[in-house]
Amino acid sequence: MGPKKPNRRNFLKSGAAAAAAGAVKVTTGQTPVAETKSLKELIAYGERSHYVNSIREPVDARPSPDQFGLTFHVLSPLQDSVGIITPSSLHFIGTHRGSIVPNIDPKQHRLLIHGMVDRPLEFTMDELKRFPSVSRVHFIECQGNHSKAEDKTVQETHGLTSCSEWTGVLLSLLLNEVGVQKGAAWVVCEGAEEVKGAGSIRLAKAMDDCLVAYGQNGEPVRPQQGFPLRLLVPGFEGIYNTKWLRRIKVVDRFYMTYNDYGHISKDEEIAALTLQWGPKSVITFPSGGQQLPGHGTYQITGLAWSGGGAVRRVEISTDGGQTWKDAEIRGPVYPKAHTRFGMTWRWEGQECILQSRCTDELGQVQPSRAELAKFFKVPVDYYKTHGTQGTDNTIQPWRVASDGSVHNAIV
Ligand SMILES: Nc1nc2c(c(=O)[nH]1)N[C@H]1C(S)=C(S)[C@@H](COP(=O)(O)O)O[C@H]1N2
Ligand SMILES: [Mo]
Repeated sequence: MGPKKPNRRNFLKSGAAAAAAGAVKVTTGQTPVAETKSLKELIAYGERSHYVNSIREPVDARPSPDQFGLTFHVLSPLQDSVGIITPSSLHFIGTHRGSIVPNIDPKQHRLLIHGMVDRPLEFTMDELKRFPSVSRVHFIECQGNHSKAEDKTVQETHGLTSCSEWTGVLLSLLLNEVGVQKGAAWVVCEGAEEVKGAGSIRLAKAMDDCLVAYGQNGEPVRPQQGFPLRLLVPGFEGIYNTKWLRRIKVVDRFYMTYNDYGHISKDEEIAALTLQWGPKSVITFPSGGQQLPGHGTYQITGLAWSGGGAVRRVEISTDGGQTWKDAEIRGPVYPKAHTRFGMTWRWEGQECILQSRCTDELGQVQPSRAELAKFFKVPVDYYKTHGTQGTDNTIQPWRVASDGSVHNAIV
């Protein structure tokens, strides 16, 4: 990002000030960006149109954990999303230590794999690229992605998930290279930042579909996403996707790490529901804070995903859950990836509640909050004062008022 790039607020302010002075002219020529950048810069790395101003927002409820006043978690603007890939600049951010991103020289970076292995090895980035690569589209979602009644927009209710094409080497390939010894059962994966964010995953998952990724959406992984190297643990909670990956230790049992501490519930029933994401979906249009200009035909659209595999079906209800209709899948369907769905809808101007419901390839069906309450044997209004147990994959209702305004309908 160039230092001259106007942030949205300034842009709006100066736009308003200019309008007040009657100075705004519709121009078809050069953009303000063009005026502040050399032709060489403009050609070197493309920028989005200055008419497009979709931005990430920090999570208000999770202020900085340290004295630096840095942002802890940052929400992706899902309301503006199209297709299934999150632009890298808008990928959500989940960090334990605020927005400090370690400054890692990829030439100096090493990945050490050791512990219960025959040949401990240290890989440079160039060496990793000498292994066959794979490119896979996967979502990442933070366990903190809980929808609450006070959240207004889909960015606030669901913005801690994003989806990218990740390129790298299968972890199983690297583990076979070092030779995993008998009795090994877990791997501990550690990041390079000062607190060494780490996570423990079972060897079976590590050998299944985990990826040591150096590429994101066709270019190197972004610094906020773990440059130059991150772990991808498809379908699992975000926290296991270790960024700035520098060390993998093969061990015989679960080890408590900085990340695992305080994160894994002591209640076994809840713990069983945190780890792999269940089937989940959300309508991104029309969604909270948006406004329908009048009655007529619209495209309801949204995203569905599941940690259990591919999305098999998405249903939409426009009558508060009394009846459901199959939505169309409008894009590619990859396992453990965001999947775009849609439906042509005629709004006659009446108040209504819109909801989407995902079924995945395992046959798991996304639950409503009432169903979750029943499962956990708590009263339905329990969630007025408590977050949902485990990872929240409950159905998100949006209320369209008769004036066309759209609101979070969680009660
Ligand atoms: N090294 C390291 N890895 C990390 C984290 C971290 O703080 N340090 N945050 C984790 C959390 S809580 C989440 S939700 C995901 C978020 O990935 P993203 O920032 O690329 O969206 O990264 C995980 N990996
Ligand atoms: Mo997270």
